[in-house]
Amino acid sequence: MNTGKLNEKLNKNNGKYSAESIQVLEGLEAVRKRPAMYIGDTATKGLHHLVYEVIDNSIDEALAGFCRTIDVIINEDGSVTVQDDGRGIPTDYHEKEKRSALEVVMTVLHAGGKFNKDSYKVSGGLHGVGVSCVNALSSYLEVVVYRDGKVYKQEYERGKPLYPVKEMGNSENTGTIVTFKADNTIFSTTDYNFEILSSRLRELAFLNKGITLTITDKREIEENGNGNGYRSEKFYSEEGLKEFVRLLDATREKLTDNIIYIETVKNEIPVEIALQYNTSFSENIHSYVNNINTIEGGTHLAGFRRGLTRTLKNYAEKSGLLSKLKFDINGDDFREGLTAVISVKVAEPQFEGQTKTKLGNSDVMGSVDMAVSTLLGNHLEENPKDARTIVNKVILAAQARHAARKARELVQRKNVLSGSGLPGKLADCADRDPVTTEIFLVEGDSAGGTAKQGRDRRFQAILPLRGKILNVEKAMPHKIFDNEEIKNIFTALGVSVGTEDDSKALNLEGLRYHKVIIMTDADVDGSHITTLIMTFFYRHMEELIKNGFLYIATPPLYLVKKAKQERYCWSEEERQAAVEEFGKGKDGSVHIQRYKGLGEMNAEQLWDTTMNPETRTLRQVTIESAAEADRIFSMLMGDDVPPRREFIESHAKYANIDV
Ligand code: 0RA
Repeated sequence: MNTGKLNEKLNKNNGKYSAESIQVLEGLEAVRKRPAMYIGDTATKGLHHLVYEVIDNSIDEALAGFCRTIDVIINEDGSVTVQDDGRGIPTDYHEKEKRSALEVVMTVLHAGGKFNKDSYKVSGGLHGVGVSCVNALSSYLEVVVYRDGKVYKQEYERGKPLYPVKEMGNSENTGTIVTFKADNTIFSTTDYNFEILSSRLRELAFLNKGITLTITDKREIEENGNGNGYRSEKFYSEEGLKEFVRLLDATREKLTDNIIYIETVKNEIPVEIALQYNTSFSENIHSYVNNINTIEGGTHLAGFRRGLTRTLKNYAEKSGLLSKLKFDINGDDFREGLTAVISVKVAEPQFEGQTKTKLGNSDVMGSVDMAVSTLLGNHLEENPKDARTIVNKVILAAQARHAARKARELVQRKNVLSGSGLPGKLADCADRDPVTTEIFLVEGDSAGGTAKQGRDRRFQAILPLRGKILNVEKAMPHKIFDNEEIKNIFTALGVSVGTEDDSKALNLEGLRYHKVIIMTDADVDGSHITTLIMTFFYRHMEELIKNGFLYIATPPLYLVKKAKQERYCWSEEERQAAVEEFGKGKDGSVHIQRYKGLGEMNAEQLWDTTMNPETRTLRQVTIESAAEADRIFSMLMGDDVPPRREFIESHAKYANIDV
């Protein structure tokens, strides 16, 4: 893009306000032309990113020590207001730009960061594109600034100022209020989801202790016990990551009473870590860079692992605890049953990887390693009882790993010995070429039966899975391979798990189908099971997802009927449209059938709506969506305690949104 040079020329040639507006258009027009380049996509995710972007600016202000409260309001008309009590965006006249600094921040790409040097701006990631991006993608935006005893205001349409910044009066307050309405000619949806926003605010509260974040939804009035009111939530964390870990492990049995907490600055990089061991067998590490969840990890995570392994190993060796161990310990053993949150702040983060959520800055590794070595080392010395408990758990993990390997080898040997080795429940297809064949993993024997009848047996195989497959999170590694359903999946797919120590190595060579399709009911339980199966694949067959082989089937939600007319509907909107259309005819009433489960369809209907490649819609599972499913699960599973149920329901939906 060379709009920058062009703009400079315009500025030199013409200092008048109107000319500046041209620059605005040119800078922000690029954002409107290719919005996905700036905010990822123009669907649900991108829409919510607009809000995150504005909040990020307020968080920066809070991290600089000037803001304590951030309020988010979803307004009645679907616009969003983000209000903070920071210093307020600067409003002084900008000599070079010949207009208010406020207007520059709001209308010039990346201007905000240049004004505010002491904040951790993100480059390359999805956030940090600047509030001007939000402006560009809003049909309307209004900013009100309280600063220097005065109130200032400016309004915009599609990023273009409607008038120069104006003074509105006096006030002793300071802060910024941004209200914007996402442009519905750019976004495919402009309907905000309360849960998505509130869980991000909850996360931000844990990541930035001491800040109060609230969210209020003015679109609906709800009964809230104290009479009618708006749906709202307030988040505040006194202890930050320590509380985050406490929440993550709320349903797990703790190994030690103390959560280990590390907060330090190493080589100018702020490092904050909380960790605790529980009696489960899985690793739950969540890492963040500048408040962004780094799903793919990176150098900070590598530094953490290295520091953790070395420090625990040193302690174990020094205290003679390893003498009874017959096997060697590997890195995984140190992380079994570990729940940890790592948060670093990096001035110029380099994000890499498929989803741009992998930190690349090499110096961060040393900083985190050093932080862990020093402070975890101290903690172990000061709490020998905890240290002993943790080391014993690590030894147990090493023993279990050896047991798991034996179990796995046994399963695979059996498969080789017993002829085809295919599970009895599998209804295989006739064709043998994996490129053209597909397998449906179907929830329940009854729906499995319907699918068998409805399928095209030449290229479609059906594997019914009974009930909820084993909760991977809770199972011991070798128990996973004892589980009938899981063994069936592995053998039906024809893949083997690597037998070397790296349990994650997966051999896709023998894969028998290049489409693996999860088919569950279109209800809450079904979505729960889909999330669970996605989690399983993410944890044990990541390669399969990376190759784009995992899909989710989308059965319809409704059948709208009138006389001989019939239409399947996949959403509320489609249903309404069909009812309206059919209703226009003369006589006869419109009948709406809600499909709660696959079992309510007959074989032909299931084929037409969900299995026929000509007419169905499959959603491809991406690593990102699988990681999100895993994240939600690891936050929630353990035991399915009732208060978490609601959370699962609202989030299970989100996990599937853009697969
Ligand atoms: C630029 C410079 C400064 C603050 C901000 C921007 C700022 C932006 C937003 C957006 C929402 N809330 C905000 N609060 C502050 C530094 C101001 C100074 O040095 O006084």
